[in-house]
Amino acid sequence: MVLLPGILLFLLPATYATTFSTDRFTGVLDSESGVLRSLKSSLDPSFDFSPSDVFANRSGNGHYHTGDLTLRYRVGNSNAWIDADTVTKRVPLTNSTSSHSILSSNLDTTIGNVTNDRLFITRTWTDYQGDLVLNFTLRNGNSQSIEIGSLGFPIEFNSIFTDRTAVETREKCVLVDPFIGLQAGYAQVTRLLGEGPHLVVTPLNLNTKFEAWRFLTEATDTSLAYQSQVFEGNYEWQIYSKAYADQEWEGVEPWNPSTSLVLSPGASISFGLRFTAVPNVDDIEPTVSSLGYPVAVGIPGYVVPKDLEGRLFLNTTSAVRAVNVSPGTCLSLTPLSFDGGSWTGYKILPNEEVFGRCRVELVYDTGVKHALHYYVTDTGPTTLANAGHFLEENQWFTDTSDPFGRAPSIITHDRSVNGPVLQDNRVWIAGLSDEGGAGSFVTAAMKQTIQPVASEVAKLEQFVNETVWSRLQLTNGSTGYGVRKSLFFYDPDAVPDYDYDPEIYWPGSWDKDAAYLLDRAYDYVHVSGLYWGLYRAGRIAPSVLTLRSPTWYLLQAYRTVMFAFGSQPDGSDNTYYNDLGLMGETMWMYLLEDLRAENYTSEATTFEATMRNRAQAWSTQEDPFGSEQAWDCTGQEGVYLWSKYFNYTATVDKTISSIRGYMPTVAHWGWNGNARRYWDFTTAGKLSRIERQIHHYGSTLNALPMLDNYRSLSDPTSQLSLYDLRIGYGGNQGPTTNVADDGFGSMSFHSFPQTLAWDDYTGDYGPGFLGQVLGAVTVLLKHPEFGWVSFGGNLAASSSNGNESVALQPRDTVRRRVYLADLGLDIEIDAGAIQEVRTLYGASRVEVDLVDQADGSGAVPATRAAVEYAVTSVPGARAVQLVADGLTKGKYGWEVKFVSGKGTVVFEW
Ligand SMILES: *[C@@H]1O[C@H](CO)[C@@H](O)[C@H](O)[C@H]1NC(C)=O
Ligand SMILES: *[C@@H]1O[C@H](CO)[C@@H](O)[C@H](O)[C@H]1NC(C)=O
Ligand SMILES: *[C@@H]1O[C@H](CO)[C@@H](O)[C@H](O)[C@H]1NC(C)=O
Ligand SMILES: *[C@@H]1O[C@H](CO)[C@@H](O)[C@H](O)[C@H]1NC(C)=O
Ligand SMILES: *[C@@H]1O[C@H](CO)[C@@H](O)[C@H](O)[C@H]1NC(C)=O
Ligand SMILES: *[C@@H]1O[C@H](CO)[C@@H](O)[C@H](O)[C@H]1NC(C)=O
Ligand SMILES: *[C@@H]1O[C@H](CO)[C@@H](O)[C@H](O)[C@H]1NC(C)=O
Ligand SMILES: CC(=O)N[C@H]1CO[C@H](CO)[C@@H](O)[C@@H]1O
Repeated sequence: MVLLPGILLFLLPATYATTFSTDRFTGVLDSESGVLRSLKSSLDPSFDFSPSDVFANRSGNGHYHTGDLTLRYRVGNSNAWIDADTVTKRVPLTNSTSSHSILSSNLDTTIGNVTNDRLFITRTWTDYQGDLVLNFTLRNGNSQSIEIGSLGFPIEFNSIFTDRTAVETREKCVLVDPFIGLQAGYAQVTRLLGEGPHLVVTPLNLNTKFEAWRFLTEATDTSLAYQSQVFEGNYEWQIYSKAYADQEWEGVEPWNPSTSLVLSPGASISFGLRFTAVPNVDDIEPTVSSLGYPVAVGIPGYVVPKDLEGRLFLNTTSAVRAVNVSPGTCLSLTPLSFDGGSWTGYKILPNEEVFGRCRVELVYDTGVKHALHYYVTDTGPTTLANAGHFLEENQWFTDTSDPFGRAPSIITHDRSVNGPVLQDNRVWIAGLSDEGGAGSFVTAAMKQTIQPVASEVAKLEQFVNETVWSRLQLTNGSTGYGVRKSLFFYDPDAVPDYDYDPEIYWPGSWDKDAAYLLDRAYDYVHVSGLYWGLYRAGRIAPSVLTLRSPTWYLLQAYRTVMFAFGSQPDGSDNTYYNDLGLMGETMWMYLLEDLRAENYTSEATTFEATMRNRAQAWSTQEDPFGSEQAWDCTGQEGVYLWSKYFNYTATVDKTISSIRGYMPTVAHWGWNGNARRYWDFTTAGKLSRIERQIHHYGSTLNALPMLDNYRSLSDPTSQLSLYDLRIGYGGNQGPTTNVADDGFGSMSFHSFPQTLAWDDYTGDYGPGFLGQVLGAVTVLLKHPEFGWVSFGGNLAASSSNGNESVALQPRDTVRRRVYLADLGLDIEIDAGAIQEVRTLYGASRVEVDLVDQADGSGAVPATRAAVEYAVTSVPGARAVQLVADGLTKGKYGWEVKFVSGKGTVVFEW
């Protein structure tokens, strides 16, 4: 084999490296290019934030690293932007070190175009107060002004999973997420383990604003599979972005207005980043504060339904000089008077006329601009009602001449053509299975558990009777209850008269045999969820079922699940992946409880034993979070669920920690609580590419464990507990934004700045919707600094004779669960809605007002509701008990009968 000159670079000895140490870091810079190769914090010197072990594999031209620079500029009156970067054509740099710097390099020779234009750039790595600082200075040596239309700092840390085992990935890798918040912006680098140390990257000075976050395409092939499932790729922190907004991003509303800088002849300016290690995820924000930047804490987050009064708290010693909101007055901010030390607070009210993105820019007296990114949605119940209506009206597919037997069904919708997706080379999307094709019927079924609507239920029953229980699912013999991987397939021989779209690239698509396999365990969640949804609809609104009884659906759900864990007469397993946590299986916990409630005792016992085996196995695994992918965040939901149920506490804790590693909280509706997802546009989206997804199903599904665990914490107002609540609540609310104002539910939002739009496919929104409704809750707590606050509700607190009372009105989508954290009281009902909860400390009493349907739901009103509750031991816990007077004990628990649409439940201590 001949070694090409470029490959020689891979063989550079380690001596071509500059090592450094500061009070808090040790690290390595590449001496030739001056980029960061290794960065270790003194908090854990064995852990490297950088992918130093594969640096040699990607050290050549075209690979981005931390320390690189990209820019676009133009000179004088020229219109054309000129590109320059330190990456395309690397040359060894002349450099110097001094007592003030670790490494200082003149970039002129490596940055192409700039020298001719007399734009001079230096880069200095410095030890600054024990932290690492990256500092660039640009000097205009030209006689004309130079406009900088883009300036970007590539950020590379070890998000390279390629060729690593699951355990290595978990131990060694990190994820980077941005807060695109101008001068108060920062990036966080969190370990997949969820345990620290983690890293925060903050602006070095006021010049360094965080305007945009741009994905860096790498043209050069490497063995590391850049921009793939195992290596998402790197992004850059952009200080200016006008040159992109004018060209590649034209027509897109950016997160922040795009700006440029005009550098006069002779002028120079510096920009830079500071790298600071933090011990735990909940230290990220306090660290950003202590470095002098304002930090925002939105409650419940940055998604505001129209009937919710939100809260915004700012930790800052500077005064807010101006608040600019756009578009229009999409939100109003009213200062709160409260005594919260370094905190100031605002009441947030959405404008009734607005829907969608809403940007808030705070300008401080220091000159710092702080951009927050909100999203205004419809009220929760209206969002669910709209989603149900859209599915019924626009996704009901009735062409019974379809040779694949897909009619009637609730089928995937393509927004761009306002029609069904009947052909796609990812056949499942058009084939009613896999997440990408089952998603829409999962949404439709889960919606009926909250708001049963007779016409919607009728279509689902018809879908079951004519399409599912005959074709999507087999009905008898040893394969009875087996679920096909797709009803659609690419097999011209099998359907000779069918017109496959010649524009679609078909090679590799499943043929009939492949599509008809029954072996993907994930698909059993969707079909069991369909049945369970119909069971619940019939249980709470008996009139809506016309074809079958509720318990018929319940048993169908049960048998569908059991098939996934069963085997054939020859001993072969029915499915793959059933040993992993499966998306949406939290619904199975309800199914188990419902089997018991309906007196299917032996079925419940079998079911429980099956789940116990899985939990037991997970408890022995170092990394029990597997999936079909090399790394994933889909297993945690199921692993948490059954580990908690069967008391595998260490696995529970490990799972919660793991979720903290990939679910950030930042003042942006898109990233707040947004569990890392980046490849499912390729399996279920219309615009198929590897790209950080905004509010894919990971958000709500990972919120399930976070919110459930929160309700069992004995210290619900500690910094870490509140952190967990914030990521959980952000994750639960996130996928309400996927539902457009007409009810179309998109699979996820494209975060690349050239797109910033919802995907046109409904795709795999279903599991996201499932997590949304199963996780929906309103939480009340007394915050150590902010006083009484609610995640998801409106509250009024008052005090008389030293006795407090708090009235809470849930504003979440479902309104059937309330957690009163100071009492440790978790209340849930199975029908109707909670209208108000009054906690009366003087009377030692909690009064819960129920209504037979939430405002705006349009559903069949409930006639009764069963109440369940649990009490966690928290500081100041009281022996809270349900007052059973006036209630009846039914098979689902204590039941309230609605009289004139209303009912009340009382707790006392
Ligand atoms: C990195 O390069 C080395 C040397 O060429 C090679 O042995 C190794 O397999 C590469 N690593 C990966 C992950 O491709
Ligand atoms: C110089 O700028 C031009 C125009 O933007 C670009 O095509 C070219 O790649 C740049 N060259 C280098 C070495 O960056
Ligand atoms: C960054 O570089 C500029 C120009 O040399 C200098 O004035 C500034 O102090 C540096 N900042 C830090 C934190 O080193
Ligand atoms: C608030 O900011 C101060 C610094 O001004 C910091 O010490 C403190 O930890 C911050 N609190 C939180 C909860 O972030
Ligand atoms: C289900 O549909 C079939 C036609 O496919 C019909 O004959 C049958 O009566 C339906 N079952 C019920 C319970 O309505
Ligand atoms: C539950 O089923 C058992 C037998 O399977 C029966 O003895 C019992 O009466 C049933 N209970 C109810 C409440 O239906
Ligand atoms: C788990 O522990 C709790 C509390 O100790 C107990 O009530 C429950 O029965 C246990 N669950 C199982 C499945 O063992
Ligand atoms: C290209 C070049 O001169 N690189 C030098 C940079 O400085 C280090 C010492 O810090 C030398 O080892 C490199 O050779």
